[in-house]
Amino acid sequence: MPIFVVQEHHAKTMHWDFRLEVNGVLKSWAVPKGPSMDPSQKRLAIQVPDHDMEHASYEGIIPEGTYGSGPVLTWDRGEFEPKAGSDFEATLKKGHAGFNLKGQRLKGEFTLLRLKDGKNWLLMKKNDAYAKAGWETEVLLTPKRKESLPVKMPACAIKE
Ligand SMILES: [Mn+2]
Repeated sequence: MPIFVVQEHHAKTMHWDFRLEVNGVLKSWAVPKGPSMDPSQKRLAIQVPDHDMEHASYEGIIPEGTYGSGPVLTWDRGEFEPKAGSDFEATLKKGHAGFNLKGQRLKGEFTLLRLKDGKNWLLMKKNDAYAKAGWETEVLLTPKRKESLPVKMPACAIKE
């Protein structure tokens, strides 16, 4: 099964990077408020360039002077399952994709819906058995955790 990963990224503007493995690359979105398990929280997700698979396991502090400089840590990770019977890449191209996440924090059905401007999407939790009203997106970075992170370049270059 393909994987998904969510990376907490303390860049100039903090966000979470939401990434789905599709045909050997990581389709990626920057989510300013992070994903939510609360179906009433429709989270803006700005599509960014595809990343190499190696980036899924990157944790560290992107050096100053480099794009996205700041701490990156894994916020969640697991397998995901495209909605039954769907050609996932085709649904993404159409701008309306459903999938099931099997992570530690994110579980169950989600939808990514592209807005009319073509670049901005909404990441939404579906109302299923895993949905939790009032759920808050936890920030994992602590000063101690930050000290433990190595300063290093991301494993791979961004694919344009
Ligand atoms: Mn980022």
